[in-house]
Amino acid sequence: MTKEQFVLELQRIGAIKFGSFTLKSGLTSPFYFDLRDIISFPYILEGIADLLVEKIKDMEFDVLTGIPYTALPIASLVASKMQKPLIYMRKEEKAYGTGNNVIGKFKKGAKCLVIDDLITTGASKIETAEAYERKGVVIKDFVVVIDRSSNGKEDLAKQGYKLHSLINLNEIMELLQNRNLISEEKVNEVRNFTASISKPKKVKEEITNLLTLKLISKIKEKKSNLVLSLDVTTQKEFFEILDETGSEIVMLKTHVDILDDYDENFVPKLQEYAKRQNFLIFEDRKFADIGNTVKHQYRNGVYKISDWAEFVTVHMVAGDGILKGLFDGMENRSSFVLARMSSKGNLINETYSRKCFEIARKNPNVVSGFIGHGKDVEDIKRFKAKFPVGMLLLTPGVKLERGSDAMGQQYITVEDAICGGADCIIVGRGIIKAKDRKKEAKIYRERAWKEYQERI
Ligand code: 5BU
Repeated sequence: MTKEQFVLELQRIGAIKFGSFTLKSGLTSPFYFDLRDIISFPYILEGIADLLVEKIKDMEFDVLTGIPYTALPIASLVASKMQKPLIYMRKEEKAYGTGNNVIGKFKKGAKCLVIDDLITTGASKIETAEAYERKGVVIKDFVVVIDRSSNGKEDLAKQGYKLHSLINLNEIMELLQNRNLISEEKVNEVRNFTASISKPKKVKEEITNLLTLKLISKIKEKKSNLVLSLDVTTQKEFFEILDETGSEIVMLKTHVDILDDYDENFVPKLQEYAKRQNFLIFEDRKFADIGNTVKHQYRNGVYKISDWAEFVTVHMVAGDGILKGLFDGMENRSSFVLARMSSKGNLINETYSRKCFEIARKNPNVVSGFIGHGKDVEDIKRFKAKFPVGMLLLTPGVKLERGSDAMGQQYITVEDAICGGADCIIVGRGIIKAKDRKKEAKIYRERAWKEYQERI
């Protein structure tokens, strides 16, 4: 198969599409390549494999891999044709908290050539390479079927990787245009799109969510990134701890339903403290039901959370209807979405986190950011890099030292969290179980603030 035949076949089976498509990055693209279905057309799969073999036959490598799912059957066929061993990494296990398992046999230090179907920005290639490198596999080269990126080759080169491709976007457009398979107008649209993303504009961080702005300004005013998680079961202890720590915190996080002696005096007293000690109120209710149910859970019942909590936490598992249920008709209320949890073995994966970002991006006036955690600074940085513009990261599972508890909670340090990108740390037992809670709260605030100053 020639490159020209290959492009025509892709066009024929609908693997090249023109229209309006939302990319992972949130950008709207006038074209889309989807090579997933080529496995149903053996002669196309075979043709691509032959073209790839031709491309890589003189390259030096010990093992081959394809990035699941689309590139895995392609790489498998190429490996078979070249009689090279194949390895791959389970896609699901790329999620935080589980560790990456490489399937197949390889020796530590093996040179691996990575095959993928497409390159758009290069970011996911770098993540893949890093994951393999952590397992002792050496990655230097990537081969993609289609290079649809603007600067992918350069971006990968900056990180020390070489990109090879069978064909790029311009060649595809030219080929289709020569055959009159695409209009002049479409060609221009595609050109304008690629030109616009190749010169990344500095996106102005325009935050419209008033509560996000309020939290940011209070962080600066109190020089505090500390959110205290006051998980105690009596009002006496609750307000005693608040007396000692309120001046150090920017926001107080409650689990109101764990109080044994909740009564109608609790909320007015809490509000009086919030005013006097100048902190915001955040009920970690973790709403997770359909819109109509959460609407009542938020407004009604014993606690009437919407009356007093400026922020609440939300699980997006039920879809964006939850935001309508919670916030339609509400003013001055916002949420943090659980995009990653700190507990060991939690079921959240990268795809889920990404979907949370997508929904949040569409609802900036009621989502202020995300609750998120990570195994180390780099992991949190990668996570934060995917946030919609202007959204904040609050990180729980924080103590002065790394560690864990007996029920799966995992702790990273104050510095790990803030250096990775947390705007606030959420600390519970690190402070409330301390001998001198006042002193401990001050240490947490100061350490977080120092790291935050260095980061920004
Ligand atoms: P700790 O005592 O610092 O472990 O308390 C952490 C608090 O943050 C506690 O109230 C949890 O319910 C909350 N939390 C968390 O620990 N991890 C998460 O992923 C989320 C919330 Br979401």
